[in-house]
Amino acid sequence: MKTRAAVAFAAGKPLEIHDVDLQGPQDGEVLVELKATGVCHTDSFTLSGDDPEGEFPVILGHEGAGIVVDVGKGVTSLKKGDHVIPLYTPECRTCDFCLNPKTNLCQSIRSTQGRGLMPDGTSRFSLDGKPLLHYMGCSTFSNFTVLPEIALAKIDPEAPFDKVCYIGCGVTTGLGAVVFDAKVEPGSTVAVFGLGGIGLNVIQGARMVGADKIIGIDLNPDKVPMAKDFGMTDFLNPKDVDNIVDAIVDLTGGGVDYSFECIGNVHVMRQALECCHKGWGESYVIGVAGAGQEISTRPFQLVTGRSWKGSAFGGARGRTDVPKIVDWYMQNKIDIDPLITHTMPLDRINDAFHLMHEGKSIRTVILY
Ligand code: NAD
Ligand code: AHE
Ligand code: ZN
Repeated sequence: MKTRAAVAFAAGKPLEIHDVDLQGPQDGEVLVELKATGVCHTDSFTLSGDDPEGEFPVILGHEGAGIVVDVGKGVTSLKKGDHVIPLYTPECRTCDFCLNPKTNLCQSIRSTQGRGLMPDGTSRFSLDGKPLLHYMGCSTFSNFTVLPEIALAKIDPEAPFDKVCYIGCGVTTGLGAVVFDAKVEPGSTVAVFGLGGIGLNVIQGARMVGADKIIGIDLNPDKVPMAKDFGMTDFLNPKDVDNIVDAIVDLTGGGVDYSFECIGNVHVMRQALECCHKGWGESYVIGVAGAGQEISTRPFQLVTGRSWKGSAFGGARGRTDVPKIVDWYMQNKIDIDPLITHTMPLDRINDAFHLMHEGKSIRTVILY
């Protein structure tokens, strides 16, 4: 079949809209009609050429929601008409990783996914007879896409696609880092570096679990009103203080219990670690840093009881936890709507990237 898609032909080049060919679902695969997709900073990161796994030509996008239109042989958990969210972190429930309660990083299809291919080592997308790569196993910048059954979460059919698509990455990543990975306790102090699509969901998660002090840090003061609405109690702009680590330590009487880096800047990652409280503070890296970049600190920071950790997809097990997070939204336990600052059709997708780079959007959602 044909599907309208935004194709990234090369790093740093705008996406181009094409009617591309899409092969039907093979064994264990599912054809999905996307109804909406968010644009995450990670799409921009890969398009920039900084992603060591980034290869072209590719159909980007990993934050979608849609409807099952066809299933391949052997698919048992999904049927035509089911509403689904694609999962860039699948959940096979049988690999060593899925069986270990300490991680959500299902590895059953990770190697082919990282090369832009389906589990059988081929692509379902092509243009003029030449294959186009999948992205993060999802490729939601296409009206129709094919995914393995284990990479789809079945969700409440009443949930609005144009809002819950954001649970496919940003909402789950931010909330989950607090709830599933850090397990922040009520009364904690929390620092959130970067008040974008991820950081605001960390703030929302910290408020949800009853954190006392939630300190937001961003270079862009325009992010402050939304962050306050979502639970930020204090704001610091690194441009306004001599030393951001000292400012946080002073504000908290010794450092925070938890910090989250939601930018992808290795210098900020160091600040996020060093503003943690001696003896027990934990810092979580969420931001994705470019090829070749490394983090550093004095080992004494760790010797004296701070921990440096990371969080992918918020520690969520997609098929189990994503439907629950959709239910939290439907029950008004979490808020999503104000974070979706812009919506537009696929043919304006390059504008979504511009809005993000100019700091004017939190999330732009593409509507099919
Ligand atoms: P975003 O562009 O919406 O937000 C980034 C924010 O950081 C902006 O508000 C910007 O003003 C601020 N910022 C930039 N440089 C700063 C600095 N030096 N100091 C303070 N603030 C600064 O991006 P996003 O969609 O929220 O994504 C954030 C990061 O998280 C990206 O690196 C993205 O790739 C990553 N990410 C990781 C996961 C994961 O599973 N680990 C999931 C999704 C996104
Ligand atoms: N491909 C990059 C790393 C990209 C990365 O860290 N991705 C995050 C999700 S970002 C979503 O917006 C992640 O979950 N990674 C775990 C995984 O297995 O990819 C690189 O550095 O090679
Ligand atoms: Zn993302």
